[in-house]
Amino acid sequence: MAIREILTVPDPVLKQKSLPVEQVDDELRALMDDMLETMYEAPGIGLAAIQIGVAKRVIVMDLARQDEEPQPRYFVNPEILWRSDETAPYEEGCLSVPEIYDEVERPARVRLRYLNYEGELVEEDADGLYAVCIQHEMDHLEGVLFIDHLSRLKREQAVRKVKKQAKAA
Ligand code: K2U
Ligand code: ZN
Repeated sequence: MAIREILTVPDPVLKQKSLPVEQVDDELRALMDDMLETMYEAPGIGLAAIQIGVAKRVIVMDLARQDEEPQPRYFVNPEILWRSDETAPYEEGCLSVPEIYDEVERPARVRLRYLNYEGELVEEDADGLYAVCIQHEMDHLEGVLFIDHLSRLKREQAVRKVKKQAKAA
């Protein structure tokens, strides 16, 4: 396993649309292992492959609290089959937009279909933080960042702040 570099704005790779995976094989599982190790080290609770520069429709996640056993989740070619009309706000952040947090309104519940770590088809409902995180990560697969849901002024302020942080580092 390896810890990979997480790309940050304004890297244009983050705006790429990720491509479907042909086959869940050992090579893809090695990528998912690296993604999970990278996510834990960041630390974060979700990560999309494009954030480490790989334009494949792959997401990893672990919503377990610090006092709980890790509960890694793997999503290959995830699709949202249904979204609730009801929406809910959440103060989001992003490992690719460091130290920027702002409220985003998203559907409160979604129905998902995806392939798991073994390549098996899974359909399940998500609500709460699970619904927020999977929609945030699936935005990444379309080249969309959470700041793209904010006003133009807030988005430009966020990118300027991240650029300034990178220069000072
Ligand atoms: O995509 C990412 O950078 C991973 C995010 C996932 C996430 C964003 C917004 C809301 C929930 C999850 C990172 O884990 S950001 C760190 C974080 C951790 C807990 C709650 C919110 C943000
Ligand atoms: Zn993100």
